[in-house]
Amino acid sequence: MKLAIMGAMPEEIEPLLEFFGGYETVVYASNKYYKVNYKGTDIVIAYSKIGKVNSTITASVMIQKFGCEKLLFSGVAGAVCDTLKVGDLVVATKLAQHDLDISAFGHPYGYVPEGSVFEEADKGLIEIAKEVAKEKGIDLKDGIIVTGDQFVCDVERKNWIAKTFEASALEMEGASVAVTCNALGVPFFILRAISDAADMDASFSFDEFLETSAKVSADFVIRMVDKIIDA
Ligand code: 4EZ
Repeated sequence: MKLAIMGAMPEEIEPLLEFFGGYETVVYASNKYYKVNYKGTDIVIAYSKIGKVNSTITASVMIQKFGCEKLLFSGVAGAVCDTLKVGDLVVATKLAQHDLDISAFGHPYGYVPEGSVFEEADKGLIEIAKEVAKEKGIDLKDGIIVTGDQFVCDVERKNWIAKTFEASALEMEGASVAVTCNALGVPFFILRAISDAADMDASFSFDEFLETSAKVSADFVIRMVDKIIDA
């Protein structure tokens, strides 16, 4: 079995490269892919660069070029519910694109014909995450994560998104990775640690907590990899 682990920014995968070490770098489609072997399992690690298009390319390359059969995403997100604070971990049950809008034609937000508003994450991987959390005494929340090509730092926009999609957190890559993986039949898992509250202080909070929150998420994903490999 070959695993993919991706983030969007260098900071989101650095703790992974440090942990797994000794990687081979492959440049493809204007991006770098880091190949490692961990306990006999091939793992491809990459950061996509920010946004839906970049993350779609990277997920697609990891699956179609490198042959990855499961994909784990690790990164940070803005909280849009009161129960999530900086440093908290949230796993996506399902994901939607909050900036996809053909509502002028009477369609729901996030919907396009022949698509669906929500893309479901793999239940088996979520189950593994819950076991890891239980064993290690980590507080892992789950919820709907929504994605758009915008850094949300506005309470009105944030509240509209939270209400429209019943979302817990938002970011800029999860739903596009979800669409890609579901289209290609590859089980995926999206984990995020909170870096900000998508409000007027979001950019400052993001800058302050990007590294620490990214590490919280990456450390959890490493434990999941152990569990996936040992299973
Ligand atoms: C995108 N990522 C942010 C990238 C910001 C600055 C150079 C996660 C994220 C996020 N996305 C954390 N907080 C967010 C927010 N409030 N809105 C959107 O995945 C790059």
